[in-house]
Amino acid sequence: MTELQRESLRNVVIISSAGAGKTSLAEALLFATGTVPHLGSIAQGTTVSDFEPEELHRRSSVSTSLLRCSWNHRTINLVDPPGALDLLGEAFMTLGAVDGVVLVFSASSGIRSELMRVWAQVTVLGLPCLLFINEMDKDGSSLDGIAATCYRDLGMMPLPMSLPFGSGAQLEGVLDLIQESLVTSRKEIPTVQQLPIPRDMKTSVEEARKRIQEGAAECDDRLLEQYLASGELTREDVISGLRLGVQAGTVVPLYCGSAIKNIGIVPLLNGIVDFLPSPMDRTLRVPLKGLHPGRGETVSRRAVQEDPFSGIVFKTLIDPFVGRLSYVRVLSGILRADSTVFNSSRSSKEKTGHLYTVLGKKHVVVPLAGAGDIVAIGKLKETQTGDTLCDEHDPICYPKTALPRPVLSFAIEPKSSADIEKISLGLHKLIEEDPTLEFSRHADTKEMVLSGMGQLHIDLALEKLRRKYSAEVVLHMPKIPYRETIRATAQAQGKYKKQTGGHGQFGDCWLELAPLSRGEGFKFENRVVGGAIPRNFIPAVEKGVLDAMQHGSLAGYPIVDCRVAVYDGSYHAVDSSEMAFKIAASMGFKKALESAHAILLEPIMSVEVEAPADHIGGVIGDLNARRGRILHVEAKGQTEQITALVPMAEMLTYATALNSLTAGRGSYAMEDSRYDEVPHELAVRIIETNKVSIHAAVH
Ligand SMILES: Nc1nc2c(ncn2[C@@H]2O[C@H](COP(=O)(O)OP(=O)(O)OP(=O)(O)O)[C@@H](O)[C@H]2O)c(=O)[nH]1
Ligand SMILES: [Mg+2]
Repeated sequence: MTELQRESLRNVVIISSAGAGKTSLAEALLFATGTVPHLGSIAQGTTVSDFEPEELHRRSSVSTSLLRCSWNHRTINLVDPPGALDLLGEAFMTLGAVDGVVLVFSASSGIRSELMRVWAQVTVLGLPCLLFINEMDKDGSSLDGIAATCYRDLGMMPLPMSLPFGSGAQLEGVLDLIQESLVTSRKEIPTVQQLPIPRDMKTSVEEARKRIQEGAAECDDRLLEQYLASGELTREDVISGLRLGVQAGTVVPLYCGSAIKNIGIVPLLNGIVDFLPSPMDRTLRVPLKGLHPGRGETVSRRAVQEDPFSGIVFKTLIDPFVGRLSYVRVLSGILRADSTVFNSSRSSKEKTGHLYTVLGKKHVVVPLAGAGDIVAIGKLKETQTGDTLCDEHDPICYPKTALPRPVLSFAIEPKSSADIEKISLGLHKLIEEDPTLEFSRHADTKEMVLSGMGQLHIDLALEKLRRKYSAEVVLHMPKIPYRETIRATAQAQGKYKKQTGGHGQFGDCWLELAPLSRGEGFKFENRVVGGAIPRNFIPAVEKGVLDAMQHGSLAGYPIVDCRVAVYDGSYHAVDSSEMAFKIAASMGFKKALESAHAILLEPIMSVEVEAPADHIGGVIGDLNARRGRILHVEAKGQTEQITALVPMAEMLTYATALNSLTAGRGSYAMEDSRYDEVPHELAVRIIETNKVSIHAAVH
């Protein structure tokens, strides 16, 4: 690959709040570059990017798509992730695979929390950004107030590069402030018309152009001197100055238009090519850092062909018929088809099958991919999303992207016994495609639990399970893994004696139960002296106690945080056995439990909620109503972050509640924190319900 080719790549992800027009914009970019002959639409389900059945009937993206087009002799790899909060993990994963971002706002709706979360990560990674204000064809849309919103919510001051010409349904084109022309276009033809700036727009264009000149001059001392001396910069100087500013993160060029009308797309394409960095630009400034898997030391790579091969897998697609496809960003060196690579995240070798460039669902076989490029590899066996692939003789392992954790769980049951195996197999494949989905069997409740980022995420998983793996499940609320413990110390004797025909059974032990602190679990002590119980039977006593602890006396939940001591007993030389002592210990434990003041414990979640400041009162009130304890509230720009402890039983449907409380602008994360006592009234109800279900199960 020549120097020129490497310079000519742009890897760009489009990000926005859900439904702001990413996929429509991607389609318009493909159309304007002549990659596709017609401008597809979301309404008709004809975009290149959204092709999965789940996307077509929802009319919104559910999976990241990869697209490729060319503009001004540059190749642009476009990544179009879904915008929905539940599918945020997809956007997170793509950020490590690109060198720049096109951030899309719709002129009519604001910035929602899902975008703020992705934006925070964009800022951490220092990815240069262009802004596209979409939906300028809608009545009432304008650029007024956009700059203020950007400053308030995203901490950036965008610099307009284009202005709308006409408004609402009469939007005809944009004024391109770099080319100093009016650019009109139609959705039926990809080419644009360049016209002189209309006379009545000259003053506002001149003002905006001045701001661009000043902006460019401020990015480079040489240009600043020139600008101060002559009051004017050439177009080439403006572009080179802004390029420096964009790549340093000090300038965010703003474009506007309408994706579905193919308006304002060409200036944006010029911006992508002129201002966003090539892979080499980025890594020559700051080389990529990773760890040598053997030696543990930091090693670095640049996006040049001379460095050893390395790359990261940012998306995995599994098709039951076609097999596995891994999207990889080649970070350094060259990746060849049908070669052996080393997966340093799993310490295993992988054979690469074919390599493909990707345009939605279309794949074109290529023999190799050079540093900086994005391709799909066919048929890798073990490699998962997030893994590093590299040259086995010069290995490197890149840090993994931290993904959002699931917040919503459901118990799942097979619809029929024929589905059992298909469910487990299918879900494991779905998790390989989407690492933010979790599937486990709960140790306490024995239920199969599927956890995701929200209702949409779970629904999608089940739809795919049905379509791809023909497995059907029924969902219900997961059982709460309550536990029981004791408040008081108690003692009791467990004696098991049976005389049946030949030799009998005899076990006898005295046990003392005492409460332990929360989280201490179980402790067992042998305080028997003088051989009242022979040593070899003590493990059987412990086992009997452990068996009895599986089912508490209140509602049958496991008992925790309890110390049990065996301190006396007796035995029979012939009739005593391990079995007899085990039974005796179980009996003794149950008897002591009766006077140990048993109580019910419930799991408590540590919850972090982010919500817009104007909704915070409602969110806090709701958390209080869920028996939550607010620990901390902190302002973060226009949002507030609440840290609280809330019982798991109250959080089962929180995803839906928070959505409606914050008009979809809130988000939350939670994790297991500890067990606390269930308030008395509630405990009585839970115990009653359990008695009913135990009774029902018996009859
Ligand atoms: N009027 C108008 N509607 C638009 C424009 N761009 C997109 N839309 C509509 O907005 C809706 C969402 O557009 P998408 O392109 O799917 O948005 P997205 O950001 O990809 O959505 P997700 O992938 O679900 O996050 C669709 O109905 C589009 O037709 C636009 O420029 N003008
Ligand atoms: Mg989309």
